[in-house]
Amino acid sequence: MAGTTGEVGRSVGGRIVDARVIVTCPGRNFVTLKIITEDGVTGVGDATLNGRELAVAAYLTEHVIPVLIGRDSARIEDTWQYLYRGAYWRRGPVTMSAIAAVDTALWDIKGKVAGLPVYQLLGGRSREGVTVYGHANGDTIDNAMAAVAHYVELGYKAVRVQTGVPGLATTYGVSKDTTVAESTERAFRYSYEPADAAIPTEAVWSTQRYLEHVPSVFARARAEFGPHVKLLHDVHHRLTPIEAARLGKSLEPYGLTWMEDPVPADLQEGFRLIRQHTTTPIAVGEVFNTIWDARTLITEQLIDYIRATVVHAGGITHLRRIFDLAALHHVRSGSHGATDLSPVCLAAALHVDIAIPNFGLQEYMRHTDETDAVFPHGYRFADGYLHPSEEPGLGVDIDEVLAAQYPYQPASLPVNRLEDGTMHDW
Ligand code: EZ4
Ligand code: CO
Repeated sequence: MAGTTGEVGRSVGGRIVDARVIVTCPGRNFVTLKIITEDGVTGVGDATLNGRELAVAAYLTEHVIPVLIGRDSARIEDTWQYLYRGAYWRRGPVTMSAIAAVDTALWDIKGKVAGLPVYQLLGGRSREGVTVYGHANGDTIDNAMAAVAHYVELGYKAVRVQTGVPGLATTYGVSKDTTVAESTERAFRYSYEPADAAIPTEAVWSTQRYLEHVPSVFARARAEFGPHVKLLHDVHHRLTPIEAARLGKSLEPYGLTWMEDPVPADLQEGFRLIRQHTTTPIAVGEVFNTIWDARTLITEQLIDYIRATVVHAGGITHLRRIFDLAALHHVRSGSHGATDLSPVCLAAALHVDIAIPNFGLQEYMRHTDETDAVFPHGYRFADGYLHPSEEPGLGVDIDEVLAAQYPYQPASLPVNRLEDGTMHDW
């Protein structure tokens, strides 16, 4: 069939002759797609969907890999459209993570074929380094401040601050036994997300207690660390729009860089109400899969940072499309980068971050030593910035022999209930 496999125009990438899915758990579960061309060039893509890993692995193995074999690896855009339109069933985190993995691996191959790091193919550098933010967590304000101090000493320019809420036993993002070392070093798995939990742990949530507490955390942080460090806070989708508006207003004196995921974003129009009431900037998008999840938010300028990622939003090709739309509307990027996104995703994110005109911030939680060993990579941290690899392609790989030593372990994100037992957004 002319046009679909490279007969029109010479193939510069070679045909795809093999592809496989590698599932490994060097502390957390990661799903990786590896694509191999007839010229022996390999590319990798992250396909990890925390808590639903095997659904994406099966989607790739059963439905995607069979149609990839024989395709021209150089046709990144065409392959994206083929997988997106060809499925008929569009969008959704499983589908889009699978498409993302293919897309990311093909960009890796194209970079290697061209002999250039991927960011050069995206237009080259727009900045010297990628500003990242770290996670300062503490069960108490004192412990959270110690964690902030740790990041400031390491040179971080931006820190996300989360604390326990007095009266609540556990808060997602922090738990009673969260130590400074655990929250700032290479915590292999959040303590509230146990390794052997096929069934989610349950926590109790109180919006009232939370709203009373949070301003005191940032009052303290500003008093201790001064006006220049960028401070961020993640609400984890727990509030209604009017509650989020109140929180945003109460945080205005502390000049936050952003208030993240203030409300569940299923109803994009909900953000209008928050926007009318507060100048605290808003970031959202870590659970977004496509540009359609963000369209109203971006075009109506209801948010300031769009946090979509390479792995969950259709790969480098689609993420670039989202960020380009955002650029038209004064919205900057702020990509999700928790440790449940693999080093393959982080490597890819850095190539996008360094190239786009409207980069804002990149989330960065260090992976475990075991994870870093399974995914050898060339990106590096220095003085608050991450720098993408200068190797051709993404500059990251998977050591399949090592990966095989860490078999998959069932795991789940926790759920939240209100004090009377009602299920709540976490
Ligand atoms: O809850 O990555 O901003 N970061 C976050 C993360 C997410 C997890 C979900 O898998 O909110 O901690
Ligand atoms: Co978040």
